[in-house]
Amino acid sequence: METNSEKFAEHGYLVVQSALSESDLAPLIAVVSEVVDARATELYKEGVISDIYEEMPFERRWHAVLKACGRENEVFGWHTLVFSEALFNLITHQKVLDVLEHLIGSDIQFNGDFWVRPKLPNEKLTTLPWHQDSAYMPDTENDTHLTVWLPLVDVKLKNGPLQFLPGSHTSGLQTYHRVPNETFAVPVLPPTTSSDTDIDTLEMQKGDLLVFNNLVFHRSLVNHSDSIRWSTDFRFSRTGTSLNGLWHEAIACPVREHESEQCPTSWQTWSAQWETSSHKDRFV
Ligand SMILES: O=C(O)CCC(=O)C(=O)O
Repeated sequence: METNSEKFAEHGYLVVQSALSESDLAPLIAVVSEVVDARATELYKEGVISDIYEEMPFERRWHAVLKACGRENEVFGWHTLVFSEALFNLITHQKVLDVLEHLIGSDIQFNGDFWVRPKLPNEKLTTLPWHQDSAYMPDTENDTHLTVWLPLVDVKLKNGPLQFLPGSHTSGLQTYHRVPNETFAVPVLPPTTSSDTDIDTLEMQKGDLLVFNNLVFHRSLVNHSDSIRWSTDFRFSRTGTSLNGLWHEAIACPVREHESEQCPTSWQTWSAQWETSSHKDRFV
């Protein structure tokens, strides 16, 4: 039987079912819920909305708040807003790093790139075309950079799953260009699929872990449900891999070390790194 690392090498991505528990994800979900609560309270105090939708569940509240004030998501993902110890604990979680260790060895750095994505119903902004992550991370295509993607709610066909083209990482980085009305650059020659069976649609349960490399083609479908498809993602590479001045390099740090078999960075160190860099002022 194929091992996880063989599957990953062949397909360019891997889903590990039930990698994390509810309690592993709960602290980050609490941080996101606090951001939503703070924003709703602010809008209420400004008189923009007349209800803060306090009783609404996590997967509906942010959408209800935005709908009530006739607004939409302004950004595809939250970064600075969710910077927290809970986020750090998930990025450096032993269960997450154990999966990565099987794929890239036991000297691992976190690249500094993290997002929490509120994918709203029928939203174009978070519906992403076929792409390879290296298209948006200049000069990374010759190294391995891994994205860990974690659903914070169950993901079904209806609420906007990710789709992958298995094995598409083996042809290298394609050429990308900007086209009108697309937030993200798109491949000049979109990947060809001879049939729908070439495409793998990833329905995932909360607690599953997806890891994919920087060259595999994937896209994010429209959320046709009436609730938010929340997810979070972080990027890693082997310690010492050049980040070539990527925008998040200032908050990159080692997270697993072969010698000590431990996480060499603490929350205190990472938050000090964040505070002293100008990085924190750059994003929402
Ligand atoms: O979370 C999503 O919907 C899209 C994620 C994605 O395409 C990426 O991280 O490259």
